This record gives sequence, structure tokens and C-alpha cells, in this order.
Amino acid sequence: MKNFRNSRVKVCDEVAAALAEGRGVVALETTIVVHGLPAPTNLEVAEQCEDAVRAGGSVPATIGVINGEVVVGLRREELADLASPDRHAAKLSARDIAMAVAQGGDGATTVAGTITVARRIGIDVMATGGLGGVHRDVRESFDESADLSALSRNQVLVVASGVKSILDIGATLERLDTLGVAVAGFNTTRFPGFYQFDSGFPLEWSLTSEGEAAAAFLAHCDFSSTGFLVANPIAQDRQLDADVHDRALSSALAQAKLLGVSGKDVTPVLLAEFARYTAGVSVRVNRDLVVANASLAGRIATAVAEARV
Ligand code: PSU
Ligand code: MN
Repeated sequence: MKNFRNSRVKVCDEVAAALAEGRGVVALETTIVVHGLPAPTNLEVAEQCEDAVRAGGSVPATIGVINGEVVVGLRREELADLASPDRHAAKLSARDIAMAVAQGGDGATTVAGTITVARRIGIDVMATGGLGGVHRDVRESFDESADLSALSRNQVLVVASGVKSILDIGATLERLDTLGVAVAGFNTTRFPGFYQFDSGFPLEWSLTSEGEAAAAFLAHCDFSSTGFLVANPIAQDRQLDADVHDRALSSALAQAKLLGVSGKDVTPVLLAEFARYTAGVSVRVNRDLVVANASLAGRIATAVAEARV
């Protein structure tokens, strides 16, 4: 672990022990809990993700910032507190962590923020729902998630159901290519579409077991300093119906335009409109996929730890 000279960082005992013993650890983000899913589902999902990581033989490390302290392995009460609406926890990308620390603030970490912290603690596996990426109005807005640039500078494996389907998926895949981020499907040759099993884009590489994923990631670490995306699709019989998806998407994009949101508010507004339009079905799908991703990440982190000894 890095020596933190200017920041308060608290690593919970269980995570510290697992890292010292070389056991599997999976970082979990908090933006999905605080800004991505509605209450009370958000806290249930956070708990289910932790359980899923454990079932895979690894230790969960949910990451957030509380009163300027970076906490790795948030307790249930701490997370509930961070997610309470009157706390107004900020959405922390990679570049925001230091400001929250220096000003004693509260914040939930995105994928970019989470891997930035995790990597420096010595955690190199993370799970999320859908990665951020290039927004559909990128030509006017220049809006591309910092998740992509963070993955280009951090040697971590992230399990996600592709990138969020609210995005320009083709453009995001091109950016991942440019940035040197490895992308491989897990038991699929199609890039997943977040709420949907197949985004319509093919994948060049696929993995068929946790052991194969671990071996590929460790080889990647020998040749590259970038991240590795394991794309794990939602089960086909649990995905959001294609017509419903497309109608919800149109409604969400229209809503974001109507509200005139920009920057970090865009993704939460789009997800919330999906939830409203589908009367909660999108939330159910989001829950299913992120828990499945945490489970797979737990198994892969165990395989990585075993392959390292
Ligand atoms: N996956 C989900 N729901 C979410 C996110 C991921 O299923 O809310 C969050 C992650 O924290 C991701 C962020 O990093 O959305 C992307 O936000 P933006 O587009 O503003 O970079
Ligand atoms: Mn953005």
C-alpha cells in the first residue's frame, strides 16, 4: 500500500487482513448507491453485492469519503449515512477525491474515483453495473466519462455489464481501444448493453472461466499499465424488453434535455427517468446485473489471488 502522507485513509480490518494475506478483495463503488439507484433498493443492492463478493470467496471493500476521510470497507451504518438525502454526498470522480479530502467533505465514488483509490491501496479488482462512456450528444457536449481515462491509467480489472445503454456504445468501444483498455466478454462474444444482453456490437475476445480471466489479467499486467474490462451480460431472460428499452431511452434523453442538465448530473437523471418510465423494471434489471457482476468479480479476485502464489 502507498504511504498516504497528506490524506486520512481508513482501511477496515477485514480488508487490511485480506490484503496482507494475499486473499481476493473486490472494490465496490458508492455512486451507484447514492446517485444511481432509488432508496430503499440502493442499500439492499449494496448489501447484496457485498454478500455476492463473499460467496465468490473474496472480501468486499466498499469505498467512499466521509468527513474528508477516505474509507475502504464502509460499514453498513456509514453507507446508510452517506446515502441519506440530507447529507448531499458529492459524486466523486478521480479528480474530485483530493478536494473532498482537503475540504473535509462527504462523497460517493464513481468507477473512476473507486479505482483511483483501490489501486493505491493494492486492490485491483472492482465490480460495477455499467461503465460510464461517451454520451450520445458528444459532438455538442464533449461529455465522455472519466471512467475511461481512469481505466487508461490504472491497472485494474473491472467487471461490468458493458457500458450504460444511455451512451454512444460504438464510440465508447472506440475510445476504450484508443486508450489501450483491454475488453473481453465473459461467456459471450457480444458486447453487453447494460439493461440488455447484447448491445449489437461484437467482441474480439472472450473468456470462459474465472481462471482464464485471472490468467488474462495477470498477463495484461506484464505488458500494460492500463485497465481490463470484463464484460458480463445480464442473463437473457432477465433483460429489459427491447421496445420498452428504446422508448424509455427516448423519454430519458428528452427529460435530460428538458431539464438542461450537464456534467455529472446527466447520468443520474437518465437512470432516474428509466426507472420512472419502466415503473421500476429498470431498477430490477440494474440490481440483477450489478449483483451478478459482484459475484463474478468475487470469483475472479479469488482466482487472481490463487494464481499469484
Ligand atoms: N453503474 C450503474 N449505475 C450507476 C453507475 C454505474 O449501474 O449509477 C455510476 C458509476 O459510478 C459510474 C458512473 O462511474 O455511473 C458514471 O457517471 P458519469 O457518466 O457521470 O461519468
Ligand atoms: Mn460526464
